[in-house]
Amino acid sequence: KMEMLVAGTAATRYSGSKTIETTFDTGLSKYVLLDNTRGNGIVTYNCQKTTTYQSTHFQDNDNNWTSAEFANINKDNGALDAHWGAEMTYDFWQNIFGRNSFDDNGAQIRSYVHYRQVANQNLVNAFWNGSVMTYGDGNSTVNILTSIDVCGHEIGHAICSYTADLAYQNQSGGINEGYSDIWGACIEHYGRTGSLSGTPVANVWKIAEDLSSTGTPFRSMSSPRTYGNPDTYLGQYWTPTGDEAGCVPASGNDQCGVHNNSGVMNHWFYILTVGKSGTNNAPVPDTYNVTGIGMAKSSEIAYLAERDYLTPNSTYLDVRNATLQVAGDLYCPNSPEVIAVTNAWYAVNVGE
Ligand code: ASN
Ligand code: ZN
Repeated sequence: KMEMLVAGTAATRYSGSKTIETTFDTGLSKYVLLDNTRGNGIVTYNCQKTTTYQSTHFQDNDNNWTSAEFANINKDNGALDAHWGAEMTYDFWQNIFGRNSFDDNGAQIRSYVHYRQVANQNLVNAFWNGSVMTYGDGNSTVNILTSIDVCGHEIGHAICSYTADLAYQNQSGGINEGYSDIWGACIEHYGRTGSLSGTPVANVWKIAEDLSSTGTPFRSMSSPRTYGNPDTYLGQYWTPTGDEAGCVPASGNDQCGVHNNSGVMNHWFYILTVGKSGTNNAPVPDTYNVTGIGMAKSSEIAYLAERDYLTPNSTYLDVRNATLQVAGDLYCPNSPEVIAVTNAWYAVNVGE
């Protein structure tokens, strides 16, 4: 069948009016959410509240995807966020780090919206299933889970699979989750501003705040303890893991706290980016004073460590060593960047 690539206009649910790339499907005689301008494509499908990954297209007559058409009871406008979010995620990896999709080989990014795991019940989650993106419709407190930081977070799991492949349990699982939150924040800032420079945009350190009518996030990178997550290794709210305390990973304990202990990684990245001084919450508290190096530098240090040094069973101490190695290679020993990396880890009680 014939296809034409075109730019459409989308009234997204969470990010206002955005230009998206679509395709005119001559078989359907409709525009569909297929972007063939990026890698091997970005496509967003409609599961129609079924429990199957069906490849049904969202469709539009005139390529102006308006709120009158899509902000209906089905929350279809959330699909426009998933499509735009995948495009911004692709652009972040390509334009900032020269990485061509999650596999660095142009892999098609497929998003499945309105998916259900259980019949007749909305899914209140989003996840990378090892091959594709999956988005549930949410409920009255957590709306359809397609905000840009969630898109960046979930595709971040795919990046991890193709790089460090951090095992999803114990400390390595918390680091895996932390990396996904870091990419979600960076992609939120990149999607809103088109670059990584400048003051981080409002709410960038909150995860999934757009899904809540009151702005309540799942987690905070600037203040993890506000939501019951640790900001310090082994400190308040830390889940003892199998790496240091014999925890046995299970679904009931979130694989030994992967969505909890990520707070340490998140807070390290926050401090490295914008700087902070104070007294930490380590078992033996100490003071710290870090001058931030900005998101362009902090994200490059984090990414190169994930790509080139970390392995499936890496611990927080390994991440410290890897990021110091990267910073030393990129800058100099005793450079402001190396000092900031060192002191940001010290602030979260990792290393000296
Ligand atoms: N949304 C969750 C995440 O990406 C799904 C999960 O628990 N795997 O971490
Ligand atoms: Zn995750």
